[in-house]
Amino acid sequence: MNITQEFETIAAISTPIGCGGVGVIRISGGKSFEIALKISGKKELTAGRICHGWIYDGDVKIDEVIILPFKSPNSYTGEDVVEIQCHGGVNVVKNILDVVLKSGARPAQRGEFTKRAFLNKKLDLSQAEAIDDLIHAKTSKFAIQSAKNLSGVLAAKIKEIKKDIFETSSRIVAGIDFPEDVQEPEYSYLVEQFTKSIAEINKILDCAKSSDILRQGITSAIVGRPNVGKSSIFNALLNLERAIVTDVAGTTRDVIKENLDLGAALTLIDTAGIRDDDNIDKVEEIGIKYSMQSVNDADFVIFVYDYSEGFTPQDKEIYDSIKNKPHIVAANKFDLAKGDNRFSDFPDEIKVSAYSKFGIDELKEKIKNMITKFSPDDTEFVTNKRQQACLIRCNEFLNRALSAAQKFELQDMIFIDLKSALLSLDEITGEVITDDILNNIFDNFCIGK
Ligand SMILES: Nc1nc2c(ncn2[C@@H]2O[C@H](COP(=O)(O)OP(=O)(O)OP(=O)(O)O)[C@@H](O)[C@H]2O)c(=O)[nH]1
Ligand SMILES: [Mg+2]
Repeated sequence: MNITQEFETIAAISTPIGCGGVGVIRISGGKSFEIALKISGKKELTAGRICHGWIYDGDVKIDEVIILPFKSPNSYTGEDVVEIQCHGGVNVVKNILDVVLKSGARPAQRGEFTKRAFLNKKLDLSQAEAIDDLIHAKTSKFAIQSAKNLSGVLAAKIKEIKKDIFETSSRIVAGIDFPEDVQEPEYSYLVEQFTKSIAEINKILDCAKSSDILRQGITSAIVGRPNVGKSSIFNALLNLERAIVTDVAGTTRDVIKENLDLGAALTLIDTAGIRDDDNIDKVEEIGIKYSMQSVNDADFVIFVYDYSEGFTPQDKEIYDSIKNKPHIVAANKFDLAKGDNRFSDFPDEIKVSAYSKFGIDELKEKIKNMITKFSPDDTEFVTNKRQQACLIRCNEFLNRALSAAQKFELQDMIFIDLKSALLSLDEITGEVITDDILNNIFDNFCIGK
């Protein structure tokens, strides 16, 4: 492989800042080996051979480390790379990075290692974006889907579609350039080919909704009157004393969000109890406004009422305002109910007790079912907004080409649309991309990746 770009040597801490078993400092660029030799006092480093030693700042020993040298092009970035594994302490990694920077490297920017890997053709743009997805995946399911793209599933599909369009374009060009020797393709053939490519792209776009859900997850708001036990249920679902619980009506004043992984990422929101009361203060009033907003934004609602008190007219008022949204009804404080002879206000409500945890597992199951309704088990192709925009643009050009072919228009004109369609697909894998778009993509990465 030819390394086409020469860059300054960069370095960064590649592991999260915090205490851990191991911390990794990554160096990439032409001076990586020179720097590593200088700060370790080693005579030589052999690519692919792990080396044990110390890192020094002058005479001062900084840490005992393992050095992993990679020679271009066989590295993550495609350049010479040295990774230093040290003890995972906040200051240890920082001290080693400081020595590396003093010795000739400059701090890496966000995503700069992966950007170099892309520029050095170690991976295409869809694979680079998959790395970012993989790192930030909120659920194990999305991580697995992202790994598929990292292995090139989306890129391979795009390549396949491109090949078809390219072949048709070539036949059109041959017909235009050598009219005596080569017949221009039949219009029926063009219609067939374009219809096929459009369908292939639609197949990827059909997965867009599910990949968005897998990426961003689903949001659910817990709603009800004050004191019915919303925060208690919130805590019970999270298995965490996250929200403050008291017997004072109006305890929760703000929206509290937490993530819950029940297959797909669920953002669970605890809200201020809704009431229309002259005695409420300004803070609670704002809290109630936020509650309403959360209901609007949520994909589905968990409506809570106090079963021991029964379904009151105030409960009904709140229920009526959410009933048109997908929802689950949780009848809380079941432990306080005198027997279960009372007629259930909702036949499919779940009786729970946040206090004794009765029914919480059943509630979780119901939430899971709700999530399943929104998110499919699996999605063949994971795409992000940028990739979806490229696919939509490609289909617009293909649709124009299709309608031109159906009207037997000049094939020269059809060819222009096909060229644009191909360019849109090239943007997905990064064969054609502007610096602005590229910077925008890698700016979202973390430092050290
Ligand atoms: N016995 C019993 N008490 C409960 C149960 N759930 C909540 N409580 C009590 O009810 C009171 C109110 O609970 P919260 O969880 O703060 O209620 P909330 O709906 O969040 O109230 P606001 O934040 O004021 O809207 C507290 O004293 C809880 O201990 C339950 O299942 N059984
Ligand atoms: Mg509360």
